[in-house]
Amino acid sequence: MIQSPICDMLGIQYPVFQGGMAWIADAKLAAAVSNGGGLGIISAMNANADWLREQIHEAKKLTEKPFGVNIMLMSPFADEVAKVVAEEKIPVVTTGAGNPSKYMELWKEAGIHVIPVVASVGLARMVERHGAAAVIAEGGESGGHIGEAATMPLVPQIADAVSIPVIAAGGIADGRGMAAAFMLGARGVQMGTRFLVAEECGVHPNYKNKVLKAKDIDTVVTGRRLGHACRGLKNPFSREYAKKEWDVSFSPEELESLGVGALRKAAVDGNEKEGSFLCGQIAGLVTKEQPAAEIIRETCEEAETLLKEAAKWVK
Ligand code: TUI
Repeated sequence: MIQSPICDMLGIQYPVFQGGMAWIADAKLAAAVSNGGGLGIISAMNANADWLREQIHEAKKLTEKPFGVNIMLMSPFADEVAKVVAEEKIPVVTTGAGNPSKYMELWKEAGIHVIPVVASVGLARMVERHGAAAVIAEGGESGGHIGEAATMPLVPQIADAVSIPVIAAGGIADGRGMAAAFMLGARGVQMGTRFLVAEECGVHPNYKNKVLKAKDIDTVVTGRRLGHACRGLKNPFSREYAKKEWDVSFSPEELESLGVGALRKAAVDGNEKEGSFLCGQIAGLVTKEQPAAEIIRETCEEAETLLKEAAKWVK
């Protein structure tokens, strides 16, 4: 059994979080992950308060275990969904794509464990000062919105800089990644790409198939010119975006409008040409659909074996 302060803090069996994937991470997936002993997370993405409240109520029907909500701070509805999680007394809130400091007092007063996703030592230190319970150090190998640093250099630097537990994310999809993350100073992991192909994940089957077929160099980063780099699978949408991005005849506004609705087109419609199939670099390792509980158990058992056996490398 892997020992982690994250399990004691949150009352979960395995220190495995499911990433808050926009348009993908709903009540059904979150409940399956939580029932499997990890921490399931509902993505509030760009949805409004009513949608999130419904999803929270649905998840409460499907599981008695703790689950979390991820708040995407660039969402136009961030203020209203921030109030919903406090009213619903969600045990864990993770945040992404920004600095959550202005909401942290409200959430802490509601008894919420606030666990921001950070991509730098500076933000990790800042959220610790504001009372974060832990941080998720997410490297640029991740799918979706990413920062500059990769997981390998980011995790130990953040682990040295803060006293709260660190959860590693970005490029982790099995027990080897989990064991390595613990060696870097992490006390838990978050996985997105691997849970995207969980049986209980309701993303469009075309999306799952593209992830299952993806190889090591099948992702690309777009959006750097607009200041929000995003990693996703190479396809007609991302190739066209990548080409136009550095063509000065396209204004930032035109580029911005190119991306509107593309996540929905991928996750809901399965539109292989016009959709934005956000996905991490580890997709090449993700080759089969499995129940969420099996993903968690398999990953943790593999990590345990590797961590136990690690002594064999030392004389
Ligand atoms: O948030 C994510 N992944 C996402 S959000 C998303 S929706 C979206 N669509 C288009 C453009 C932008 C977002 C798709 N995937 N992951 C968590 C994450 N947060 N990764 C990196 C960060 C991050 C980066 C910089 C967090 C904070 C930060 O610092 C901001 C600051 O103000 O200091």
